[in-house]
Amino acid sequence: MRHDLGAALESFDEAYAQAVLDSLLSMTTLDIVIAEVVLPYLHELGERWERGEVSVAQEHFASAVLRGRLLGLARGWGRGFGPRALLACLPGEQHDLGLIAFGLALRARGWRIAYLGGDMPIESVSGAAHAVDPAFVVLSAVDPESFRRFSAELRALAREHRTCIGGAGAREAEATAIGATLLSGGPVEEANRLTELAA
Ligand code: B12
Repeated sequence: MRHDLGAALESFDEAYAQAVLDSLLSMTTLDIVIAEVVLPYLHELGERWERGEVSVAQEHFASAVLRGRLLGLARGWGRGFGPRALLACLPGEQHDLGLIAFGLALRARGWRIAYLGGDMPIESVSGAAHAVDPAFVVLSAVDPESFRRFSAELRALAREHRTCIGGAGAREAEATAIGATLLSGGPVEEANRLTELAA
Protein backbone atom coordinates (compact mmCIF):
# COMPACT_ATOMS: atom_id res chain seq x y z
CA MET A 1 0.00 0.00 0.00
CA ARG A 2 2.85 2.39 0.82
CA HIS A 3 4.30 1.52 -2.55
CA ASP A 4 0.96 2.28 -4.29
CA LEU A 5 0.69 5.58 -2.46
CA GLY A 6 4.23 6.55 -3.47
CA ALA A 7 3.67 5.50 -7.08
CA ALA A 8 0.46 7.59 -7.28
CA LEU A 9 2.01 10.67 -5.68
CA GLU A 10 5.20 10.52 -7.68
CA SER A 11 3.27 10.29 -10.94
CA PHE A 12 1.23 13.36 -9.91
CA ASP A 13 -1.97 11.28 -9.73
CA GLU A 14 -3.89 12.95 -6.90
CA ALA A 15 -7.11 10.99 -7.50
CA TYR A 16 -5.34 7.62 -7.23
CA ALA A 17 -3.39 8.77 -4.14
CA GLN A 18 -6.68 9.74 -2.44
CA ALA A 19 -8.20 6.38 -3.42
CA VAL A 20 -5.24 4.53 -1.85
CA LEU A 21 -5.67 6.62 1.32
CA ASP A 22 -9.45 5.94 1.31
CA SER A 23 -8.76 2.25 1.08
CA LEU A 24 -6.16 2.33 3.88
CA LEU A 25 -8.45 4.33 6.17
CA SER A 26 -11.30 1.90 5.57
CA MET A 27 -9.10 -1.07 6.52
CA THR A 28 -7.22 0.18 9.53
CA THR A 29 -6.94 2.91 12.14
CA LEU A 30 -5.74 6.45 11.56
CA ASP A 31 -2.89 5.78 14.04
CA ILE A 32 -1.59 2.99 11.82
CA VAL A 33 -2.03 4.97 8.61
CA ILE A 34 -0.01 7.82 10.15
CA ALA A 35 2.70 5.82 11.91
CA GLU A 36 3.18 3.04 9.39
CA VAL A 37 2.37 4.58 6.02
CA VAL A 38 2.33 8.39 5.80
CA LEU A 39 5.28 9.33 8.05
CA PRO A 40 7.64 6.55 6.90
CA TYR A 41 6.76 7.43 3.30
CA LEU A 42 7.58 11.12 3.86
CA HIS A 43 10.84 10.24 5.53
CA GLU A 44 11.85 7.94 2.70
CA LEU A 45 10.73 10.55 0.15
CA GLY A 46 13.17 13.01 1.74
CA GLU A 47 16.01 10.52 1.54
CA ARG A 48 15.25 9.75 -2.10
CA TRP A 49 15.04 13.48 -2.85
CA GLU A 50 18.51 13.93 -1.27
CA ARG A 51 19.86 11.15 -3.50
CA GLY A 52 18.33 12.86 -6.54
CA GLU A 53 15.85 10.00 -7.16
CA VAL A 54 12.76 12.22 -6.93
CA SER A 55 12.46 15.80 -8.16
CA VAL A 56 11.58 18.87 -6.08
CA ALA A 57 8.24 18.91 -7.95
CA GLN A 58 7.44 15.30 -6.94
CA GLU A 59 8.43 15.97 -3.33
CA HIS A 60 6.35 19.18 -3.12
CA PHE A 61 3.36 17.53 -4.83
CA ALA A 62 3.44 14.52 -2.50
CA SER A 63 3.76 16.57 0.67
CA ALA A 64 1.04 19.01 -0.46
CA VAL A 65 -1.44 16.18 -1.19
CA LEU A 66 -0.70 14.43 2.11
CA ARG A 67 -0.91 17.67 4.08
CA GLY A 68 -4.28 18.48 2.49
CA ARG A 69 -5.61 15.03 3.33
CA LEU A 70 -4.38 15.17 6.95
CA LEU A 71 -5.98 18.58 7.41
CA GLY A 72 -9.21 17.21 5.90
CA LEU A 73 -9.16 14.48 8.56
CA ALA A 74 -8.58 17.21 11.15
CA ARG A 75 -11.89 18.95 10.46
CA GLY A 76 -13.70 19.52 13.76
CA TRP A 77 -10.70 18.56 15.93
CA GLY A 78 -11.38 21.57 18.15
CA ARG A 79 -14.77 20.20 19.27
CA GLY A 80 -15.60 18.21 22.36
CA PHE A 81 -14.75 18.12 26.05
CA GLY A 82 -11.27 16.61 26.28
CA PRO A 83 -8.08 18.40 27.32
CA ARG A 84 -6.88 21.08 24.94
CA ALA A 85 -3.54 21.13 23.14
CA LEU A 86 -2.20 24.24 21.43
CA LEU A 87 0.12 23.28 18.57
CA ALA A 88 2.53 25.49 16.63
CA CYS A 89 5.81 25.45 14.70
CA LEU A 90 8.63 27.75 15.77
CA PRO A 91 9.36 30.95 13.82
CA GLY A 92 10.78 30.19 10.38
CA GLU A 93 9.63 26.58 10.50
CA GLN A 94 7.36 25.38 7.67
CA HIS A 95 7.60 21.63 8.32
CA ASP A 96 4.26 21.02 10.01
CA LEU A 97 3.33 17.52 8.80
CA GLY A 98 4.62 15.82 11.97
CA LEU A 99 2.77 18.33 14.12
CA ILE A 100 -0.48 17.79 12.21
CA ALA A 101 -0.02 14.01 12.57
CA PHE A 102 0.54 14.52 16.29
CA GLY A 103 -2.68 16.59 16.52
CA LEU A 104 -4.61 13.81 14.78
CA ALA A 105 -3.19 11.19 17.14
CA LEU A 106 -4.17 13.34 20.15
CA ARG A 107 -7.62 13.87 18.67
CA ALA A 108 -8.07 10.10 18.37
CA ARG A 109 -7.46 10.03 22.15
CA GLY A 110 -10.18 12.59 22.88
CA TRP A 111 -8.16 15.82 22.91
CA ARG A 112 -9.32 19.12 21.48
CA ILE A 113 -6.79 20.72 19.17
CA ALA A 114 -6.04 24.39 18.54
CA TYR A 115 -3.66 24.41 15.62
CA LEU A 116 -1.62 27.50 14.72
CA GLY A 117 0.54 25.98 11.97
CA GLY A 118 3.95 26.98 10.65
CA ASP A 119 6.23 29.93 11.35
CA MET A 120 4.62 31.22 14.54
CA PRO A 121 6.11 34.12 16.51
CA ILE A 122 6.49 32.96 20.15
CA GLU A 123 4.76 36.09 21.42
CA SER A 124 1.71 35.20 19.36
CA VAL A 125 1.74 31.60 20.61
CA SER A 126 1.78 33.03 24.10
CA GLY A 127 -1.23 35.27 23.33
CA ALA A 128 -3.15 32.27 21.95
CA ALA A 129 -2.24 30.23 25.03
CA HIS A 130 -3.76 32.90 27.26
CA ALA A 131 -6.96 32.78 25.19
CA VAL A 132 -7.20 28.97 24.86
CA ASP A 133 -5.80 27.95 28.28
CA PRO A 134 -4.49 24.60 26.96
CA ALA A 135 -3.40 21.63 29.08
CA PHE A 136 -0.19 21.71 26.97
CA VAL A 137 1.46 23.95 24.41
CA VAL A 138 3.41 21.82 21.91
CA LEU A 139 6.07 23.39 19.70
CA SER A 140 7.85 21.76 16.82
CA ALA A 141 10.96 22.33 14.67
CA VAL A 142 13.28 20.20 12.52
CA ASP A 143 16.43 22.10 13.48
CA PRO A 144 17.66 22.18 17.13
CA GLU A 145 19.12 25.63 16.45
CA SER A 146 15.55 27.01 16.28
CA PHE A 147 14.94 25.99 19.90
CA ARG A 148 18.26 27.57 20.93
CA ARG A 149 17.62 30.82 19.05
CA PHE A 150 14.33 31.43 20.84
CA SER A 151 15.23 29.89 24.18
CA ALA A 152 14.63 33.05 26.26
CA GLU A 153 11.11 33.52 24.86
CA LEU A 154 10.41 29.79 25.11
CA ARG A 155 11.54 29.74 28.76
CA ALA A 156 9.13 32.57 29.51
CA LEU A 157 6.29 30.69 27.76
CA ALA A 158 7.11 27.46 29.62
CA ARG A 159 6.94 29.29 32.96
CA GLU A 160 3.31 30.18 32.25
CA HIS A 161 2.05 27.10 30.37
CA ARG A 162 3.05 23.44 30.42
CA THR A 163 5.14 23.28 27.27
CA CYS A 164 6.45 20.36 25.20
CA ILE A 165 8.84 20.29 22.28
CA GLY A 166 8.77 17.77 19.43
CA GLY A 167 10.02 17.18 15.89
CA ALA A 168 13.42 16.16 14.57
CA GLY A 169 15.13 19.19 16.20
CA ALA A 170 13.79 18.57 19.71
CA ARG A 171 16.56 17.26 21.98
CA GLU A 172 17.08 16.77 25.69
CA ALA A 173 19.49 19.72 26.06
CA GLU A 174 17.05 22.17 24.46
CA ALA A 175 14.11 20.84 26.48
CA THR A 176 16.08 21.25 29.72
CA ALA A 177 17.23 24.77 28.79
CA ILE A 178 13.64 25.80 28.08
CA GLY A 179 12.02 23.95 30.98
CA ALA A 180 9.84 21.95 28.56
CA THR A 181 8.93 18.28 28.29
CA LEU A 182 10.72 16.50 25.47
CA LEU A 183 8.57 14.52 23.02
CA SER A 184 11.33 12.72 21.15
CA GLY A 185 9.34 9.84 19.69
CA GLY A 186 6.89 9.59 16.84
CA PRO A 187 3.51 11.38 16.92
CA VAL A 188 1.43 8.32 17.91
CA GLU A 189 3.77 7.19 20.69
CA GLU A 190 4.05 10.73 22.08
CA ALA A 191 0.28 11.25 21.90
CA ASN A 192 -0.03 8.25 24.23
CA ARG A 193 2.54 9.75 26.58
CA LEU A 194 0.93 13.20 26.65
CA THR A 195 -2.46 11.61 27.32
CA GLU A 196 -0.94 9.84 30.36
CA LEU A 197 0.70 13.08 31.53
CA ALA A 198 -2.60 14.95 31.24
CA ALA A 199 -4.56 12.30 33.19
C1 B12 B 1 8.05 17.59 3.16
C2 B12 B 1 9.33 18.38 3.36
C3 B12 B 1 9.27 19.75 3.13
C4 B12 B 1 7.96 20.47 2.81
C5 B12 B 1 7.24 20.72 4.15
C6 B12 B 1 5.73 20.66 4.02
C7 B12 B 1 5.10 20.81 5.35
N1 B12 B 1 4.09 21.65 5.39
O1 B12 B 1 5.50 20.18 6.35
C8 B12 B 1 8.48 21.80 2.18
C9 B12 B 1 8.53 21.61 0.69
C10 B12 B 1 7.68 23.06 2.51
C11 B12 B 1 9.90 21.85 2.73
C12 B12 B 1 10.66 23.00 2.76
C13 B12 B 1 11.96 23.06 3.19
N2 B12 B 1 12.72 22.02 3.61
CO1 B12 B 1 12.03 20.25 3.87
N3 B12 B 1 11.64 18.43 3.96
C14 B12 B 1 10.55 17.76 3.77
C15 B12 B 1 10.80 16.24 3.96
C16 B12 B 1 10.87 15.58 2.58
C17 B12 B 1 9.76 15.51 4.79
C18 B12 B 1 9.50 16.19 6.14
C19 B12 B 1 8.44 15.48 6.85
O2 B12 B 1 7.31 15.94 6.98
N4 B12 B 1 8.76 14.30 7.33
C20 B12 B 1 7.82 13.50 8.10
C21 B12 B 1 8.17 13.79 9.52
C22 B12 B 1 6.99 13.62 10.37
O3 B12 B 1 9.28 12.93 9.80
P1 B12 B 1 10.53 13.46 10.63
O4 B12 B 1 10.75 14.90 10.35
O5 B12 B 1 11.62 12.49 10.49
O6 B12 B 1 9.92 13.39 12.09
C23 B12 B 1 9.96 12.25 12.93
C24 B12 B 1 9.97 12.69 14.36
O7 B12 B 1 10.77 13.81 14.54
C25 B12 B 1 8.50 12.89 14.68
N5 B12 B 1 7.93 14.23 14.62
C26 B12 B 1 7.99 15.13 13.63
N6 B12 B 1 7.34 16.23 13.97
C27 B12 B 1 6.82 16.03 15.21
C28 B12 B 1 6.07 16.85 16.03
C29 B12 B 1 5.70 16.38 17.29
C30 B12 B 1 4.92 17.24 18.20
C31 B12 B 1 6.06 15.08 17.70
C32 B12 B 1 5.66 14.56 19.02
C33 B12 B 1 6.82 14.26 16.86
C34 B12 B 1 7.19 14.75 15.62
O8 B12 B 1 7.78 12.11 13.76
C35 B12 B 1 8.61 11.56 12.76
C36 B12 B 1 8.59 10.06 12.84
O9 B12 B 1 9.08 9.63 14.06
C37 B12 B 1 12.16 16.25 4.75
C38 B12 B 1 13.02 15.01 4.55
C39 B12 B 1 13.10 14.15 5.82
N7 B12 B 1 14.02 13.24 5.79
O10 B12 B 1 12.38 14.33 6.79
C40 B12 B 1 12.80 17.58 4.30
C41 B12 B 1 13.69 18.36 5.28
C42 B12 B 1 13.07 18.32 6.66
N8 B12 B 1 13.66 19.71 4.71
C43 B12 B 1 14.79 20.31 4.77
C44 B12 B 1 15.06 21.61 4.25
C45 B12 B 1 16.51 22.04 4.32
C46 B12 B 1 14.04 22.40 3.73
C47 B12 B 1 14.17 23.81 3.12
C48 B12 B 1 15.18 24.75 3.78
C49 B12 B 1 14.48 23.59 1.64
C50 B12 B 1 14.74 24.85 0.85
N9 B12 B 1 15.97 24.97 0.46
O11 B12 B 1 13.82 25.63 0.67
C51 B12 B 1 12.73 24.34 3.23
C52 B12 B 1 12.56 25.03 4.59
C53 B12 B 1 11.19 25.52 4.85
C54 B12 B 1 11.11 26.08 6.24
N10 B12 B 1 11.38 27.37 6.38
O12 B12 B 1 10.83 25.36 7.17
C55 B12 B 1 15.84 19.46 5.50
C56 B12 B 1 16.02 19.93 6.95
C57 B12 B 1 17.47 19.97 7.41
C58 B12 B 1 17.53 20.49 8.84
N11 B12 B 1 17.80 19.62 9.75
O13 B12 B 1 17.29 21.64 9.10
C59 B12 B 1 15.25 18.03 5.30
C60 B12 B 1 15.64 17.01 6.39
C61 B12 B 1 15.71 17.53 3.90
C62 B12 B 1 17.22 17.40 3.83
N12 B12 B 1 17.74 16.23 4.15
O14 B12 B 1 17.90 18.34 3.52
N13 B12 B 1 10.31 20.65 3.16
